[in-house]
Amino acid sequence: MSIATYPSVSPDRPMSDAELDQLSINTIRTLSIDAVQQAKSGHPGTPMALAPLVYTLWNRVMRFDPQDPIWPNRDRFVLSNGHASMLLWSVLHLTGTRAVNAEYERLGQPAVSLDDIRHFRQLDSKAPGHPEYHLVSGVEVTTGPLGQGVADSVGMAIAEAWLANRYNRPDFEIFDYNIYVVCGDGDMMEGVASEAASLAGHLALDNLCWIYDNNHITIEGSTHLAFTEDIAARFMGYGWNVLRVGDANDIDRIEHALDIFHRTKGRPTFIILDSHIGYGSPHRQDTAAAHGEPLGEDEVRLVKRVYGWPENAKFLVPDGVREHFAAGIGVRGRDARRQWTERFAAYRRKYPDLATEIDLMQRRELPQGWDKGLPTFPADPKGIAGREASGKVLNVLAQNIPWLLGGSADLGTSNKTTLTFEGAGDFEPGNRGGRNLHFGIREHAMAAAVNGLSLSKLRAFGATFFIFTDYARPAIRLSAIMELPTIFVLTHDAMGDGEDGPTHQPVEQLASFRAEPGLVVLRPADANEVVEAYRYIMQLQHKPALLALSRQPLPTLDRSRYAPASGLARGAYVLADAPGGKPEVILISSGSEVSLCIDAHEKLRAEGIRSRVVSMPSWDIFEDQTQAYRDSVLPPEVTARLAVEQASTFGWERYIGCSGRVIGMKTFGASAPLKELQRKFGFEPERVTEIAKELVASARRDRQSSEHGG
Ligand SMILES: Cc1ncc(C[n+]2csc(CCOP(=O)(O)OP(=O)(O)O)c2C)c(N)n1
Ligand SMILES: [Mg+2]
Repeated sequence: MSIATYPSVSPDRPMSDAELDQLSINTIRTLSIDAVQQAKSGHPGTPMALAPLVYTLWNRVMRFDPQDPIWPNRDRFVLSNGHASMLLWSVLHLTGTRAVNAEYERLGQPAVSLDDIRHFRQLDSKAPGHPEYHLVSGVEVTTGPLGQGVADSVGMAIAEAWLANRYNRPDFEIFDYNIYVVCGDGDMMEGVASEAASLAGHLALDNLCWIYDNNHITIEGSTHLAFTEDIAARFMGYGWNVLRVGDANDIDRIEHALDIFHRTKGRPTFIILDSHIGYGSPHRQDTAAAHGEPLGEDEVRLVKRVYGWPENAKFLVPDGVREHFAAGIGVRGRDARRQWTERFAAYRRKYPDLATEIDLMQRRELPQGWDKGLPTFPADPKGIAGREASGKVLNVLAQNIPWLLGGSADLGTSNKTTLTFEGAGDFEPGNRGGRNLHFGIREHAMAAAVNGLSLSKLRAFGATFFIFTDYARPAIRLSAIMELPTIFVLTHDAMGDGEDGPTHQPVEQLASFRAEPGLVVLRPADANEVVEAYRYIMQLQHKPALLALSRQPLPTLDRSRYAPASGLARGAYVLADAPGGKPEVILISSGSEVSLCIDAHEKLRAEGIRSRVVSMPSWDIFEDQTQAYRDSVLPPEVTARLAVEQASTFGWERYIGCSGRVIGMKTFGASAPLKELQRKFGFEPERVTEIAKELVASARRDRQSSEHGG
């Protein structure tokens, strides 16, 4: 196939379709080359190689209407090798994809303008370094950390299967879209891809197609350095249909392979696409240099010569290219969306309730009565474990919100996240309606898949032990970057599983997640705070939540004596106070240590010491309150402050100040029954009262000396 294809457009001889195909492909290539060159940063080689693939997918295959990039039944495109973002910016630009705002309103302006591409990787450009969901319309998922996109796509495929099962009716195919994923060697090497592919094969997700850019190149050089496995055998082992296209420039073969994908039932499809990174570059093709450096002005001219392109033209979109996309994806997408819209209108007449559900879901809203029947737990000194309360609440919510679903990484029985009500069921190849997902022991893929479900507008949760978030962290971080309302239910939040020892006792996890922007971390103190935590979380539309729950029973606090649990919605609240609201010392705490502070508070009171207990389930929510509220909870003049938390002490300085103290963890814990650990590490009322008294004494001394001094 020739690639010398910049024919001068002549009114006498209109270009053939084949010429227009090639012209469009080379436009993607040269836009990518020019943008990287202009930015002096980025990745030109992969867009040069994969332009034919992306062109074929978008202009010949995908059902996507550039006029409405959030149409619910659109095919999804995931660029898992996010460093090749110029592929996406080029194609979003050339298809004339329109922007949508955060209120889901369609705006007239382009999602990515030519000017954005000229400002690739610059501040405020809609062509940033990597695909960013939320920032650029038409981006289905944020990618960049290799492996995340492919793993997210499995959640997206689960979501489509679930949606089709719930909402399709005879003669009403409301959901029948596919998920197309482009990925590279890096994606295939990352462990999360293996977890995700294994799960997708097991679940027989035949709406999912990964196209693997087999170019034998990564940053350090040839894949022979570190990656020589038989990848076809690997994916066959996972139960995928494995296809190969031996020439990434052969768009008919690519289309044929995609056609086989469409006809493949009962398993996902993996297409190995042999390509040449930096295709057409005389000195860079097939080298690692094509991966991450601009080609350089001289090489750019040489490549353009090879492409038959005007050598000095920059950011050129030849006449006929936009029109060619308009006639391809533009017409196909518009017709598909029109037909769907008509179908959905008829569906709405016949199934108004189901249509309303779809409407609500698309806007991330909740159905009426979503919180009806939420329990109130009576005061009980023996109490109930955080995870138990969570299980009860989840089961109520999931019955009120039909599209709330999720599961655990094989710890459902411990996490108490299993949905047990009549008809909840398991999501399996033979039961696409199941509400319980079984992720297997694949925490990372689970968290990514939950993001994928969330991207598909389902309300999804994933669960494991708090400590194993270390195996899921990259995906949790991305949920915050993407502003997705995913829910992470994490039990065994401290030393509650004492005998399991240091490997199972979270220490730095709380502090590290509190440090993540946009992620709402909650550690409720008792069963009623668990209820309030879910009430808060369910109303989040653009933030993920991480719920840290106890394994062991926590006393259910007597709310007629102490403040109501609804205070949780402000992040921290005065749970128990000194007479007249004038404390000498403040005990600040979260989760299982709150009742410990209450015990200490009662002891201090008996000794005539005025203490206040602040339950602080969420730093993040508290930080969002007004200064006046925060000062009312933690009055600046009360400097005698003690924080008590079975976690790293890191960060508590911000609430206890210079003269405060913390009872927390400075080691990884130990293996022993919980009671002994509490004694060893000082989580006992006696220790709390002792330090509180020291703080009060030193504050009194300070006051006296300043009075004398003054
Ligand atoms: C988790 C993660 N590790 C490392 C990187 C840095 N990185 C970006 S691209 C790349 C090489 C990827 O190779 P490949 O997927 O083959 O892409 P190609 O160069 O072929 O386009 C690496 C290591 C990353 N983005 N994500
Ligand atoms: Mg590669």
